[in-house]
Order: sequence, then C-alpha cells, then structure tokens
Amino acid sequence: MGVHNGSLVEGPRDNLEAPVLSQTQLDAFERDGYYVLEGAVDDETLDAICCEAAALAAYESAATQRRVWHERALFRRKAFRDLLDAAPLVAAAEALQGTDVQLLALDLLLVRNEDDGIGWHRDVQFVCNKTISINTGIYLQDLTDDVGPLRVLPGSHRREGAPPARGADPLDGEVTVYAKAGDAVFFDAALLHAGGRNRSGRDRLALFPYFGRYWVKRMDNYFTQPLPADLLHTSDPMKRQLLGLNLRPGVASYHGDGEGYNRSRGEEGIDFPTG
Ligand SMILES: O=C(O)CCC(=O)C(=O)O
Repeated sequence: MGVHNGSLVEGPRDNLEAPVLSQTQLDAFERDGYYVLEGAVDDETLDAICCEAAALAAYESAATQRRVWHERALFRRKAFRDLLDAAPLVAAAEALQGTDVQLLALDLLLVRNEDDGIGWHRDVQFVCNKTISINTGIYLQDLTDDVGPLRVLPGSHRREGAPPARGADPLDGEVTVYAKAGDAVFFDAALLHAGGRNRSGRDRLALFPYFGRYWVKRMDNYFTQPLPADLLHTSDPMKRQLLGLNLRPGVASYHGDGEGYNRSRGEEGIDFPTG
C-alpha cells in the first residue's frame, strides 16, 4: 500500500485556458485515475461548510448511520454555493476533465461513528478509454486511520470487471489516500474505491462535487426544487457552465467545436439568441 500522489496546483488561476496542472500530473491522473489537490478550498469557505454540514448532521436522527444530502438541499445554504467560487478546485477540475467541464451533482456524505463504511465499487459502471466523469472527495476532517480513509485501486478505471475482492477486503496495489481537510481527491468515476470504517468517535463528513463533460446530463431531473435564483440567474460564465446553463463562449463541446456547427444549422431568433 502507498500514499496518494498529490501535489499542489501550480500557480493562481489567472487565465481560464491556462493549464494549472503539469503534463506529468495529468499523465499520472490518466494512468492512476486519481489526483489529490491540496488546499482546494480556502480556510474561510471550509469553516463555513464545516459549520453547515455539522448543523445538518446534528439535526439528523441519532439512529441514522449514513446519509447523503443532494445539491438542491445544499445550495439553499450559501456556504455550499460558495464552493463554486473555489478557484483552485474549479481550475483543477477543468484541467483534468476538459474546458467544457460541468458540475453534474454535489453531495454531502455523513458517516456516523462505527459505521462500516463502503466496500469496493465504481461510481459509474461505464469503463472506457477516456474520462467521462470525475467524482471528487473533499473531506471535512483529516483522513487518518481512525476516520476510515478513502482507498483507491490505481489503474482500475481503465479495466472492465467487478472488484477482485469482496466488500472492503484488501486488494493488491491499493492506495490509502490520507487527504487533509479541504484537499480535493479527484477520481475517475469508474475507479474502484472504498471508504473505511469510522472509528473516530465523531461524524465523518465529506462533500462530493461530481464533474463531467458538458454533454453528460446533469441530475436535474431528480430534483423537485429549482436552483436558487442567484445561481439560476448568475452572469458568471464559469458558474453558468458548471450548472449546465451555458457553455462559456468559444469552449468546444459536442462536436469538438465552439457550437458553430449547431448555430449554422439553426434559424436566427428561434433556436439561438441573436444578440
Ligand atoms: O466514504 C468515502 O470516502 C467514499 C464514499 C463513497 O465512495 C460513496 O459513498 O460512494
């Protein structure tokens, strides 16, 4: 077993097109299927998220061992909306997934003390030779052995088939990811991974922004509540793209171009804006 392959994002995000990860880091993500970005969320945002998450957990019945809150529950709270302003997080997601990156979902996971955790699994069963979507664990406490750290099987995102072991049994080549609170563990959603048993005596909380290509369907259909108005009507181009409202101008997606092909087939004023 080893430890994670993380290292810091290189430099501030001053240009949307500028790569923020080195080619070596991108190659490691392609080979291993995961990448740890240290300090993805600043301390102020992380503190606010921890407070809101702890409040949600405190309100939940003590009998609940494990539960997830989805994006519409979370986006009612400013602290979670502010995650979309975490520039290092968004820049790394863009570098790993592509310029047409979208936020497919956002979940908060609560794992109570003495919960068994979750055995080896993939978040999507669709294994192929490209990364279609990336789940991201942002843990709200340091992942020490008593908290039940995340375990991953490097390279498994490119290999079809069921986990070669039952439950959470150890696997040859597995890596334990000792991420710190506020780091982001990006992993190809087809990567085999497992979450350990929580023996810390405290709630184990983690946020999972789930990224994908722009042409992958967001999980909007599952929600009965719309996005909050400030997100739905935001003029921030990157937020609009993350939320599936508009691609940023000039960003290539469906046809590998900037939507020029679709526009050339349309009719002005009917199926695209004229302004
Ligand atoms: O608990 C973790 O660290 C991972 C959680 C997970 O993989 C899941 O809930 O699907």
